[in-house]
Amino acid sequence: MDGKRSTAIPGGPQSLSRRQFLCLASTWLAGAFAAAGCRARPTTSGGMATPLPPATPAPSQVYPTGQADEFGDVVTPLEKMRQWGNYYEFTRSNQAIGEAASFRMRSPWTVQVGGLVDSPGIFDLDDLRRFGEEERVYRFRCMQAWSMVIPWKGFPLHRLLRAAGPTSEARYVRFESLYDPDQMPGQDVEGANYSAWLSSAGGQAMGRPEKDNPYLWPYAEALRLDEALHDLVLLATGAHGQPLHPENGAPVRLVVPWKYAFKSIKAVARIELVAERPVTFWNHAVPAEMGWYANVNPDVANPRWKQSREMRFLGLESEPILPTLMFNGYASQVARLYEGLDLASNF
Ligand SMILES: Nc1nc2c(c(=O)[nH]1)N[C@H]1C(S)=C(S)[C@@H](COP(=O)(O)O)O[C@H]1N2
Ligand SMILES: [Mo]
Repeated sequence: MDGKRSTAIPGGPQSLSRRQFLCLASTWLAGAFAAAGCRARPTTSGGMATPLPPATPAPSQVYPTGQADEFGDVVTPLEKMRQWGNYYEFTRSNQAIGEAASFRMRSPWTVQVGGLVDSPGIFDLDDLRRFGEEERVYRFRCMQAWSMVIPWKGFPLHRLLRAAGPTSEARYVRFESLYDPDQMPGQDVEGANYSAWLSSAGGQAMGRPEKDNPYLWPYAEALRLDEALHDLVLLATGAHGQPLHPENGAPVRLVVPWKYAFKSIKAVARIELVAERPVTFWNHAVPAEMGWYANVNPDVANPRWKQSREMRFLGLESEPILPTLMFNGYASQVARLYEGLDLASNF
């Protein structure tokens, strides 16, 4: 499996030597995460069979940076990342997320943090920068069975949550995107551009709005509080050494690398600590396809396709197909969050 997945990256004479280099470098740094990447890769079948070490990485955790993830999988070029994705406020087409490029960001952009916290607050981008800025290369896997490897820039969400101070009743964290129907045709359900927006994607789209389950704007997502406090979860403000581009969720988005990418909500405007499990955008609109947890799981198929493989976007003419890994390859860090939970029914 090890060889299969890393040599499946055709781009490159660079990939093997790069990987060896990274392994040497990371053995040197001796981070648990990095060291794991230099062992044989986890297999895709069998899921969480092996006993797992304690999961939350230490604050001093060494994450991969640069041109590859901890497995040696090389990063997706920025151009590809800007050309292909999902941004339903603007389009239902994967190929048209560039339409968000005209997005005029509210200035100053603020993220309102509130709900069940001791210290609610409104944070502008400078305030957020004070929580730190680091690069982390993560795999990013959409439920549509495509994936990228992205060098994000951001900070772990738990720093912000700890600063806000969740009260003892707080059980979930709810995230909300910007609501701006003047700029976002998908939100403007009575607007002149709505039918063009609706027909901007066919059957391979994330899912059609159903009569009984219309899209609920603004886009919202949520995590259990213990998930949200995991060190892997980022609030990202950049990628590839640049500020986030509008199409990828500028100015600030969530990144939850072990979950399907629809959990990684773009253009975050509000973060709220709550007691009850929040309704989330895709789980509400298409519950048969998009579960509330949305953990990447090769063993749980989507009604329309298997989830055991993925197309890895590297910007090549022929993109490689790779086996999908349990928890997107982050099982050793996150599986303990789900002990005792039936992952097939709680998809
Ligand atoms: N606000 C908002 N966030 C969103 C989405 C969206 O449509 N609106 N799409 C989600 C989905 S389905 C995916 S696959 C990723 C895509 O991120 P990317 O376009 O930067 O690759 O964003 C997620 N976050
Ligand atoms: Mo997605």
